[in-house]
Amino acid sequence: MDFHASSPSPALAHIAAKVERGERLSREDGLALFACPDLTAVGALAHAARTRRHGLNTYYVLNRHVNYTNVCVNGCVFCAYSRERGQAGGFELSVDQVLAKLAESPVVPREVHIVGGCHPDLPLSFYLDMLSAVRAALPEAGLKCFTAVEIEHFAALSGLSTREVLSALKAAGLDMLPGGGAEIFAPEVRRRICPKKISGERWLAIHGQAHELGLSTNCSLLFGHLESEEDRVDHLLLLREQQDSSGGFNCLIPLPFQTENSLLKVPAAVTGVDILRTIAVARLLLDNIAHIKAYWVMLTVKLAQAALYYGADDFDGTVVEEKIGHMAGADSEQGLTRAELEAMIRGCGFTPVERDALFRPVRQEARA
Ligand code: V47
Ligand code: SF4
Repeated sequence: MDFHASSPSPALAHIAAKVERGERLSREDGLALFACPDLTAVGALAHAARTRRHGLNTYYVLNRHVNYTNVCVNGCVFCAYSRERGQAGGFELSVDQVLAKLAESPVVPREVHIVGGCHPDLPLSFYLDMLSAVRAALPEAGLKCFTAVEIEHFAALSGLSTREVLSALKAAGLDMLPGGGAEIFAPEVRRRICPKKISGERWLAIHGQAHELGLSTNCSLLFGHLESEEDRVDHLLLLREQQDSSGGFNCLIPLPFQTENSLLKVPAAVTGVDILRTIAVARLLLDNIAHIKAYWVMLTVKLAQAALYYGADDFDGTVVEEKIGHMAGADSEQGLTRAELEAMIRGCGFTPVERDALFRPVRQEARA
């Protein structure tokens, strides 16, 4: 690919006309956006789609991540976070320890993000107790907990269906599911990077069930490992199709693969240019998902700022403590303050908007 070609390809002119008319882009359009040498032109189209939806608003949230365990039966090849049962470095938090972490947050979190490995023997009652306790401690917070992969695991261990597990978790206080576990849907790549994980089809079906039960969810794309550009486009189109039928996705989180401490060896780490392009293509293809996250933890703050000009409109949040990306070498801060988030957003020409877990703006008078 010639990175320095000066004029947009004819394929882009055709896509630009569609974007202008607000028309849905095709698989071929997605591939052409990846192939187009003019990254800036691709970014400009994504920026047009982003500003049409959100103007210059850029969302952020006061949130707190808590990982309750890294013990996991799945052993995904790319994952630097998980440990086998009994292996050095494995941990399990009790409900009280989860509450203590939330209590020691520098701000009262408006969004609580709780995920963990697929632990071999924690019972469903542990997760229900944890949710009820967090709900009681933080009645105002949006509880965004457990990926579809964990939901399938809880169902297998409890003998309930995933729909029953979701209903029970919702009754205990769950508001939404995070976007993790989607990785890349292409079966052949999935078999190589996470052979024990649920299929892409199953991941989508569980999100569909959550949507039917009135739970919003996020979705994600893990890229920069063994997948092709076709696989990325197909992944985004499957998310778009699911959204057409069940409608509950709030936000896509594009996750560039962090290579350190991982058994998965890739020829070269993903470049900043590829990350910006992938975010832009996601914005352009996902005409029915409102938000694209510039997840500063995986992107670094500076690239996340640039991503706001390539289709992203959400800067995630304070986070406070992050393990999954940092154990894989993510070169970002552990947490940010509200003042830092606002300054970072403002500093590159956007308007910070504090949101809750469901992306509803927080009214000025309600700000802590
Ligand atoms: O599912 C694991 C990914 C995900 C690596 O919903 C890695 O608001 C890169 O989904 N390099 C979990 N990625 C994180 C996630 C998330 C994060 C922030 C917000 C939300 C949300 C969701 O992290 C996993 C996996 O795809 N992951 N290892 C790695 N080495
Ligand atoms: Fe377990 Fe999730 Fe890591 Fe896979 S990515 S090994 S499911 S913690």
